[in-house]
Amino acid sequence: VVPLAALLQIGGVQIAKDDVVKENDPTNNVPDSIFAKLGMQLHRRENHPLGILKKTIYDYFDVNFPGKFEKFDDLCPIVTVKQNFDDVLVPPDHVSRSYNDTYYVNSDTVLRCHTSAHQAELFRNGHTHFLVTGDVYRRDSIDGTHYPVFHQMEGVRVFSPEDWSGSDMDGTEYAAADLKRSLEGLAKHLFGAVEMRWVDTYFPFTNPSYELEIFFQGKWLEVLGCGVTEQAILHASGRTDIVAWAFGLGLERLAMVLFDIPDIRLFWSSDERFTSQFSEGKLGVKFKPFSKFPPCYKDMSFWINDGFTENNLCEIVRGIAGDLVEEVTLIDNFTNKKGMTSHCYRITYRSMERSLTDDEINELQEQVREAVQNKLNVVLR
Ligand code: FA5
Ligand code: MG
Repeated sequence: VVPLAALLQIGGVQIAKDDVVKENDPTNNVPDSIFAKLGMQLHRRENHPLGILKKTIYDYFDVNFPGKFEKFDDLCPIVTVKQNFDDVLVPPDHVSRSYNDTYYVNSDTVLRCHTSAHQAELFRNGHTHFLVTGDVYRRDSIDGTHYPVFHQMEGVRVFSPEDWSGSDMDGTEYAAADLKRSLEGLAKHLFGAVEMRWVDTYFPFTNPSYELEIFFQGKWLEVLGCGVTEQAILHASGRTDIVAWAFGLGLERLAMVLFDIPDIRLFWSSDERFTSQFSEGKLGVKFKPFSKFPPCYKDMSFWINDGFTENNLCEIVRGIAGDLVEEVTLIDNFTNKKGMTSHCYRITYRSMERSLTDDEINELQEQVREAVQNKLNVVLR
């Protein structure tokens, strides 16, 4: 009998964990806690903030470009390394390809780390206006705005020479201007007035590339990346003479701002006090925290070794404490005369749903210390 969580249904296809992961395969770094998230598809729930946000963005494109944008929200998150990286020109030595940053099911298959993994195939199949929404997976640090599984929406629009020939711009300039206009329009549709700014950036798949930031909780929060698609991607997909823009936005980040959701873990809550607040399935609701429970801090110091990474530490902590861990922060870092480096991390434990007892936290922290020592080969101080 296959355990329930190991069987998932995506796009009408049933996938058993055993079909994709071999027992003790060293080329697989997907823990059970992450595998269990596959197929949950929070973005397809009508009464979930992510589902509501997806629909609100759909509305914007439907009103402004009637009948133009095709929507995909059920593409399988298990993709090839080629789809996730090669097809969008991510260089062979780029950090995002490392086992430290990406979940590999095996050496040629990953849990997509962005919805851009579907671009090339959709270009190849002739699509010209599309939105792709899906769950994406990344090994990452732990705090209130980062989670190893989150949701993105990719938007792509293709232009042909007749679109820009009447303007005084070339295809790239024309697409870049249209992109910024369209996304500013989207931000206005979602937020009304909000402080935002464009930041120049780099992506392997776009040039020029930009990030849009929104002012949230006193800080600038990056909500999306975008740019004009590299010609090489279009050419490899058999499309010539065209120009395209693309964006990839983080649904949680936008939803946190829109609904006043203070912590990214809440999206996964099945607590009725969370879920019931979105039962109308509409925008305009502000989340009312049921209560803010007290945090509990535990510090842990150890001598690191060469292979130590913060992502590996975070995965161990998350594997033991699950959503009871709110943040993992490096608070001290020094190297002694012998060249040994010590790190001190502060782990913040807090439940979104209840008060935690001292015994419970001490027990978790003890397990964390043991696992960190055994699995990361560090020396606790
Ligand atoms: C990308 O993933 C690009 N594929 C976006 C893109 C698409 C650029 C098309 C150009 C053209 P980035 O890694 O910056 O870019 O992620 C995009 C957004 O996802 C971020 O702006 C942020 O809103 C969100 N995001 C990134 N990491 C996390 C995380 N750990 N938790 C929650 N949201 C995240
Ligand atoms: Mg980014």
